[in-house]
Parts: sequence; structure tokens; C-alpha cells
Amino acid sequence: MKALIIGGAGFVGGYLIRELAGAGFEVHATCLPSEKIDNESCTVHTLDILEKDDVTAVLNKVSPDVIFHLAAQSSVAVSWKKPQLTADINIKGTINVLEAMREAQKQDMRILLIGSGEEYGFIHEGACPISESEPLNPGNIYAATKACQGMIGEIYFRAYKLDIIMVRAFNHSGPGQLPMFVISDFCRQIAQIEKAEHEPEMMTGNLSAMRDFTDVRDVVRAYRLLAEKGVSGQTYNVGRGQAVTVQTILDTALSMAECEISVKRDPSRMRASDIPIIEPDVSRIFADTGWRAEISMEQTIRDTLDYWRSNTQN
Ligand code: A2R
Repeated sequence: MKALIIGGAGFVGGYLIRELAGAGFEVHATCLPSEKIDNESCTVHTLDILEKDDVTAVLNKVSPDVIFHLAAQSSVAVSWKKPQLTADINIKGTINVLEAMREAQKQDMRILLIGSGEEYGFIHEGACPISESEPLNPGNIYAATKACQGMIGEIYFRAYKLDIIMVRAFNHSGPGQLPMFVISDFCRQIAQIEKAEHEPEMMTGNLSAMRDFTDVRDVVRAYRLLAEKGVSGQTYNVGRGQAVTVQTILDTALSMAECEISVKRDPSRMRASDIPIIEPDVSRIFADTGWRAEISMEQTIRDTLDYWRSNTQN
């Protein structure tokens, strides 16, 4: 099987390249001209998905069996500051990819559109575990563009019979993730404190919110299994299916620290409208592929902490 990862230079891309190469796929990956992919197990192509003709050229050159569309403006914070850019990349960019796929000479090409659990947004009490059929109520620009990506995917599936799978990935984490995400943030702070680069004080936001965390290595395995066994036209939640409080994440991370650390609330890290619980129903992906998360949250936290300990300039 020949795979093309669009947006392969990001956090998930590196793991997905390894997962697919390990499973025997011929792997091609794209990155922006400003980015780099250092991985010998894939062929790299530069691509800006806003350039439709370039998307067509890469698709025709590689002629993949399956495309993993990861390219995105993936930051919620940036999406507030740059809504037009976020809409351009996440919506127009996706349309460019789908149009290029529609025009491609190859008939049996599958695509996974990677969306987000954020698409559900403000969910009503009692909706959790939230299933794929639940209405979407996005609460930020990023989430709205990802919901739109999924809707356009469904339309292309129905109208043009393209082989499209929509994915809603919930929180995922692991070594190498940027510290704007909670597990990476806590682990980085601990590593800095252990090296005495920081006061022994952990800054936190809202600790009572319950979120569903999956290791990125499990997530990319889910993507591979969906590419192999997922049902065309279907939308799949990808997550552990067991939410925990951010307090639990903090306590687990602190229990691994090599020194005493006190906890301090940082008002700048509190979000105005934090939804109390977000937990996916993952029965559909389990039924269709047999996938479920296997790596424990403790392991993810330990590996992320070790990552920051060995990356001194953090
Ligand atoms: O924004 P950058 O410079 O980090 O580049 C990102 C890249 N990208 C693009 N690629 C092609 N054409 C564009 N116009 C364009 N704009 C941005 O896509 C980055 O290298 C990659 C996305 O990777 P991350 O931002 O690290 O996301 P991550 O965590 O790998 O998540 C993968 C997917 C995304 O669609 C998320 O929205 C979803 O999973 O949850």
C-alpha cells in the first residue's frame, strides 16, 4: 500500500510516518517549503495545500492508495487571532485536496480527513460518552473549520462517491508535543524545575475539567487501521473513551517528579468557558477495526517527562 501524508512535518506526522513504514506501507509525506521532515523511511514532497495545482501535481506524481490529510492550522489560540488563515487552510485547503482527488486518474484512492473532538463543542449534560451522531456545536474558530471540513467530506462522499473517512480525534499527547497542550506543559515545567531553571512551583489552569487523553502512538495506529478497515463515508471518534480530570494528570505527573513541587493557580491559564466533561463513545471504531487505546496515561506522561528531561533547552 502506498500512503501519502499531507502535513507530515507536524507532531502527529512524525509518528504516523513511523507507524505506516513499520506496517510495510510505502510512505510519502508532504511539508511546507519552510519545514523539514527528517525520516529516511519516507519520500518527502514540498506542498502548500493552498496551491491547488501543486496539490494536483503531488497526487498525480505519488498516486497513493490512501491519503492522510493532517495539514491544518491546528491551534485554537491562533484561530482566534487569524480566523481567515485558519479558514483558508482548514477549509479551502481541504477542498483543494478533495478536488485534486476527484480529478485524479486513480479510481481507488481513500482519504482520511483528520478532524477533532473539538467539533462537538458545547455539549449538553448527559451527552457523554458522545457518539458520532450527536449534533456539532463548535465553540471556537478552529473547531468550526474542522466541523466544516467533515461536512464537506460527507458531501464529496455522497456527491462524487469518493472513498472518504472522517475522523474526530480527541486530546492526544506524547513525547515531542508542543508545550501549549496540558500533558506536555506539566511535564516541561517539572523538567525545568528539576534542573533548577524554575521556581519549584507548578502553574496550572482549571483542574476540574474532565478530558479524554490518548497516546499519539495509539492514535496513529487508529489512523492506519481506519485506512485499512474503516467504512467509507463514515465518521469515527478516536479516543480512549475514559475521561479523567486534569487534576489526575497533574497528580500523576507530580508523583514522577524528582523534587518537591507546589501547585499555583495561574489566572491566564483559566479558560472562560471550560466544558466540564468531554468523553467520546469509541464503540464504532472498535466494532469496525478492533482498535482501542492500549498505552496507559501513566506511560504517556512518563515518556513525555523523559522527553523534556533530555531536551535541555526547553
Ligand atoms: O503551521 P505549521 O508551519 O506548523 O505547518 C503545519 C502544516 N500546515 C500546512 N501544510 C500544507 N499547507 C498549508 N497551507 C499548511 N498550513 C499548515 O500542517 C504542520 O506541519 C501540519 C499540521 O501539523 P500540526 O499543526 O503539528 O498538527 P498535529 O498535532 O500533527 O495534528 C494533525 C491533525 C491536524 O489536522 C489537527 O487539526 C488534527 O490532527 O487534530
